[in-house]
Amino acid sequence: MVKPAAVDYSVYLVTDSTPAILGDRDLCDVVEASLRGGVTIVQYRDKHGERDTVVQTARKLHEITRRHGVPLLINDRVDVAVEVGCEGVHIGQDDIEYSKAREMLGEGKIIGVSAGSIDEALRACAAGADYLGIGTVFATATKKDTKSIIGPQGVSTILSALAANGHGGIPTVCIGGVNASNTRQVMAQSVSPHKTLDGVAVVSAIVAAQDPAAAARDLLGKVVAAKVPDVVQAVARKGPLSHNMTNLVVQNFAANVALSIGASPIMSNYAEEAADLAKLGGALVINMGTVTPEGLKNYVQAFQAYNAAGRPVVFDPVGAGATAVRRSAVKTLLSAGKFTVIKGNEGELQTLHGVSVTQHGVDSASTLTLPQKAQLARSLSRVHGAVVLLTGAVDVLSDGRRTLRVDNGHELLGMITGTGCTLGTTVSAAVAAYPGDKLVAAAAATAMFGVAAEMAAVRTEVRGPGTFVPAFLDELYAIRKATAAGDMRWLTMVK
Ligand code: 3NM
Ligand code: MG
Repeated sequence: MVKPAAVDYSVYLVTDSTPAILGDRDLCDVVEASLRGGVTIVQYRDKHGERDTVVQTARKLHEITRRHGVPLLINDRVDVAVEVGCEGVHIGQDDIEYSKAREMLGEGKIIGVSAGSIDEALRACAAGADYLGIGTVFATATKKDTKSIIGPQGVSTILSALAANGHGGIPTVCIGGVNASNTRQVMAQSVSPHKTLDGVAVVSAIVAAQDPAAAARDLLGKVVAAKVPDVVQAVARKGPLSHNMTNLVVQNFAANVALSIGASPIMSNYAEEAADLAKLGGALVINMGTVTPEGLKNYVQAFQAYNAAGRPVVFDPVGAGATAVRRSAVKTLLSAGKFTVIKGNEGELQTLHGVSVTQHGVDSASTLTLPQKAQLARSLSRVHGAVVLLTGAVDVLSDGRRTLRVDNGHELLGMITGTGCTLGTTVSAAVAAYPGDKLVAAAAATAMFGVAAEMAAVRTEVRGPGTFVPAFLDELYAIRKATAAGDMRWLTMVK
């Protein structure tokens, strides 16, 4: 059976064309803006519009969503989806039968189903639904005929039942009265022990927003923040190998960071080992902090071994623009294979992107505005097909389509050596353990790292860089332990 390629349900926009919500704006403009902000899937919902007009609008929307690489579903009107050739439909409990919709659409298209109770959810799964829209979470003025308000607790109960009945793998979003101010709460409170929501579906939070792009960006940030514990737990549970080909300065510190988060470090710069190590389910970090001709050959060989094994590789182009040797090493590496994550400061990433910058040593300095950083990360990501993590006072991440910022961290991180490098180690463990969404994995690693620094900095025994290092390791460890015990208080610090 042909199933749709991996779909990202993080920020699911459901449209509404009524004047009360859309106002006098053009729906296509609103959808386009929301996609720029990071909406990951769109459902065109117009239950009563004239068929010809609906088909025409659906075609326009499909042109827009395709340009953004995002699926378009049609609410209820399966014939419209068939005519337009979009990626699928969403059907409610009072709409067309699932089997009839599948017959009309064929395999390979997405069919989502609304569920407001355990019974509805289990029946939809048994029928073959590709995802569930669970709700109504909160009372909403958008939909007049909502049946029951189930709250985050009701969502949690349904998720538990899905997991208990062998449907733990089905993607789920919740819907109804969800907006930026309650998304983190809804995501956190909906969690059942064995299943979490994949995202939130919203109408008015985006369609009625003054700035739909900003609203989508805000929601995406909140959904990703809510997924940080999943990543922390995945690393702790799987204990992935983090193979570091790193510089002499940070080997010990990087290994200790890896151990603190529950990963399994190996520091090996000898590439002959890489093919065997790549089979162990971990990830490779190539950190060219102390690059040599011999070292570079080893990097390339190990890089290609990990590529061949289909395992992630994190690139840390330390001091990329500082010397001719490093600029050349960067070129060699970028053309030798495919990186999963490229992590660097502004100067390093500008160098990778062909901007000529003068770097004084390997330390960071910043001149770009936040939108310029976002542009650099997005553009570099598209060129290399990698998640890009641009580090700085605010960290910016992009997978070419979604762009996020992480505001965690502390200035003491900049006063000890190797924190950038060990962030690379942390990210490698995260992408190895949480392969389904590498942007979320990298963002979560970055956030956890920054929160640990903030928690360490305020400890009474920490008086400066020297006492900060052990406290930082302790806090990374404390976050892992607290998360495993279900104590998520640290999560409120994720910004
Ligand atoms: N379906 P808003 S609630 C389209 O419960 C829809 O199945 C619902 O709008 C359900 O995000 C809803 O503006 C409307 O609250 C959600
Ligand atoms: Mg519905």
